[in-house]
Amino acid sequence: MSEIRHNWTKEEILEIYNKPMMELLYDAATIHRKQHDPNVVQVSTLLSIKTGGCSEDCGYCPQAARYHTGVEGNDLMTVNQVKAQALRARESGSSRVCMGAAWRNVKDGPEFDQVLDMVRTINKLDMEVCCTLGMVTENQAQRLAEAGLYAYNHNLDSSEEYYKEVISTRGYQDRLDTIDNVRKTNVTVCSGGIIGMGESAEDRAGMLVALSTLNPQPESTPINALVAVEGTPLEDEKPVEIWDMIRMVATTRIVLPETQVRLSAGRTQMSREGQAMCFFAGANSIFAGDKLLTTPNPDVNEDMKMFKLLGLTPQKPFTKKVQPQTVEAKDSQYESLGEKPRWTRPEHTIERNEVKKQEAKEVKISS
Ligand code: SAM
Ligand code: DTB
Ligand code: SF4
Repeated sequence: MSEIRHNWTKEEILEIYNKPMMELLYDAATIHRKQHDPNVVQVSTLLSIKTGGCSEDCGYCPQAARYHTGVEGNDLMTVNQVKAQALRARESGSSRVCMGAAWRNVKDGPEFDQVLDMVRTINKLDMEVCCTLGMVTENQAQRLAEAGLYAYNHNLDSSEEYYKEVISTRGYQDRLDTIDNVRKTNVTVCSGGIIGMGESAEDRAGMLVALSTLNPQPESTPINALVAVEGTPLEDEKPVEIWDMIRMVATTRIVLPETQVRLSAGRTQMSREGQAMCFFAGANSIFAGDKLLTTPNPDVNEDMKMFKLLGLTPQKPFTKKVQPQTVEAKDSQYESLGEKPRWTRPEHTIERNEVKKQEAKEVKISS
């Protein structure tokens, strides 16, 4: 077993990230093989259960209400709609459904109760259920756990320093607090980030310091390449070089040896050969389905052809951890507390976010 370290320094991680490519690949693949079956890749399907209209100003996100991105806001999906989509995902080889909501945080009430029902329903289909609903309190995380949630996704997204250049409406500590709240339950933690937002290699290393310091480390870590969406403050960022993606995946594998490292947003820009290098470097999970939340993703059939070509097999559900038990709503031990979130809000503005917000207002007035 490789040693799990929670004391990586930024300098050590940068040194790994900048190693000659062949050495980096060899080191990462060696660790990967010790901890995981290199021919098994977990397949997760994303489902946007509540799209658009979000109050946050995340500079990368097409769902932030303040930017003009053409994303139509939708109401929360029904439990039946979600069940139908989950069944389709299971048929096409997914072992996990990840439900995303364009919320700043979870609010106690009928909509959250409906999400809890979705969690119960998918867990009963014997699939791993993941949610990404923004910030949660400990009580809300406990209620999700009781419903049968397998994982909660909450990304750190970048280094603490660069986070301030991307989002002004919440702070890094808010993200860490939610991860802490999830950790107090039986739900596994899924946390990673985005590359290609204009951050430096030091920032990428800084994010990995923050993730590796978590104890226990996250059970899964998505590595997203920015999808630069028109109308967002990051619309002009250049596409991530495949070599950067490979380096990031390999470095993540080395500092988070047991974690499932997920190739997330940005796969439409990656060749099969590029993705194969990422799998060799330690990626062992993907988001499948022709859509991520609002942007395109490779066709499922193409992904399955790639799996066949590379001799990869989709991971079975509950391979890493037993299936959680679902407690019915009527038997719940936790009451809804009607909590008002108390999250920090740093008093700063980000120039490029303000510019895009202003431009969106002008589009609205002129149309
Ligand atoms: N609202 C919740 C939150 O912010 O935690 C959940 C949904 S949010 C869309 C989930 C994650 O998607 C973000 O943390 C970010 O890592 C990723 N994401 C969003 N827009 C992206 C983009 N344009 N390119 C790459 N990743 C993106
Ligand atoms: C994650 O790290 N990436 C996924 C999932 N977790 C929720 C979301 C990617 C979103 C990409 C932009 C979009 O489709 O809106
Ligand atoms: Fe809202 Fe999440 Fe998008 Fe930020 S990333 S704007 S919190 S949906």
